[in-house]
Amino acid sequence: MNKIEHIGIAVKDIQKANQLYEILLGVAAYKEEIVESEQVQTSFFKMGESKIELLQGLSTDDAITKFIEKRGEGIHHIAFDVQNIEQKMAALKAKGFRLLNEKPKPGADNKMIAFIHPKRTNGVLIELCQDRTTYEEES
Ligand code: CMX
Repeated sequence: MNKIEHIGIAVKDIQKANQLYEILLGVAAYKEEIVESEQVQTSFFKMGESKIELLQGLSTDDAITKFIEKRGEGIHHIAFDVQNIEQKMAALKAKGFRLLNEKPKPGADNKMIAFIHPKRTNGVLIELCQDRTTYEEES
């Protein structure tokens, strides 16, 4: 893993959360994006190398809505930047980690992403992500 790419926070009302995090972090969101395939609305904040993603569910059964129903608002995942997502997925699978998708899928902020089930990572949902541009160059 290269670094923590971002921390994802599940929120009920992303407009209100955007205002709050803008005050808290001292910067406005640099990007707001709907990820149709995940049925989530996202916004991204950047301070130096560190990024925070806010996520609100847009349906009744997307991952964020279900997470909030069960556990309330809060940290939803930690995302790690990786050099080659397919190689990393294969290596982690071989070591017994439970990957939630077979292939990388397009995520927010120009990334290809994959998830590891939280039950195998001490209760933390882990996201792997690779910049979509470098991913497409490689494949
Ligand atoms: N962090 C930690 N634990 C979590 C979790 C999370 N984000 N989401 C669910 N869990 C826990 C549940 O509380 C539950 O625990 P208990 O068994 O103790 O009650 C357990 O995991 C449920 O596991 P499950 O029944 O196998 O799965 P769910 O239907 O609850 O779905 C998960 C959970 C992680 C498999 C699913 O949300 C998923 O596939 N996530 C990946 C995709 C995703 O999160 N997309 C949204 C973000 C997209 C983006 O970043 O752009």
